[in-house]
Amino acid sequence: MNQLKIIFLSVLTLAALGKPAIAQTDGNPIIKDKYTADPAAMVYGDTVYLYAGHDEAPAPKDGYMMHEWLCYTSTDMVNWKERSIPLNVKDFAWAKADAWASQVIEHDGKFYWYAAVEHGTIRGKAIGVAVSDNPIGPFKDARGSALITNDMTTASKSFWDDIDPSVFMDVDGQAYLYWGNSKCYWAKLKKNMIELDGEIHTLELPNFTEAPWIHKHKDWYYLSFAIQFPEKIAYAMSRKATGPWIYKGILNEVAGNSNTNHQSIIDFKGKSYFIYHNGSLPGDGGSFRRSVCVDNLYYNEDGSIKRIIMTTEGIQPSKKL
Ligand code: FUB
Repeated sequence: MNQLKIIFLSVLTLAALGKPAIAQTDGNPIIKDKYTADPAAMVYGDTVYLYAGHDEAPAPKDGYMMHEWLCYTSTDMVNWKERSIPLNVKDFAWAKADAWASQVIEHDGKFYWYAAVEHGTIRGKAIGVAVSDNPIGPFKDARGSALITNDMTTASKSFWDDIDPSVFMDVDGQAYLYWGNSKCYWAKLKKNMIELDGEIHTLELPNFTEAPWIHKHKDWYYLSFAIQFPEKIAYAMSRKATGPWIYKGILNEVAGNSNTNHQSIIDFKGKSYFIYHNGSLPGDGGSFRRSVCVDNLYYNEDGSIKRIIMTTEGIQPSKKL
């Protein structure tokens, strides 16, 4: 019996005994009973909401099989509680497959979930928006149509360049959407959060592959993204969400056990975290059965970020401030 099966049976036993389904993790990966990918963390109140795709491809199948997104919550970054499945590809009636990378943001008491899927009638990947009054859902399609479709972006000839949305709310209340594969795109969002406001811009970033993630720390804006393939994570810095961006180099090395590494960066209770996936779950883990991990992220005095050290031990619980 492999480790995943043992952990899965333990979780079932605990559930049968009426204990809460809290995954007391022992280092990385933090979720051990399911394969999870493309983490996107949101800090809301004293809780971190971790949204992830669900890698469902049975071994030894190569290729993504992803139908739904998962949600976990934690108040210390170490103990994670699984919530009921808040969103499925089927919740977007116009989509046909592929619950790929996504991100959730709060605005005016509502939670907006930007998610990449395969469009049902317009060839290629697309980005939809779901909305809820509660960060753990249930979420419903906010538009009834895709926000971004492949025919809206022409800088890349790829049919999967419209993936990996990252959403950011600036201090002046202007929201931005970044996304892309092979090309990095960005656009402003209208106040309603479900329409673009103006044109789609293309960013030139060295060796850009995918997975843009925009965040702010102190006075700097950061754009991290996957480069090359197998992927490393690199980053750029700017004084504004709209750039210009200064390329700063590699942030995280190749994981080695997964072609992709998809990162999310947050500050929580006075510490900074790098949340990513690799293929390290013993048993059938790998590029199509990935697992979310968390390690510390440290800034230098000048705002640049120290190279991430991926660990199996993971992090210490964050404490109340
Ligand atoms: O999970 C499917 C795709 O793999 C994501 O969209 C990419 O970022 C990569 O992680």
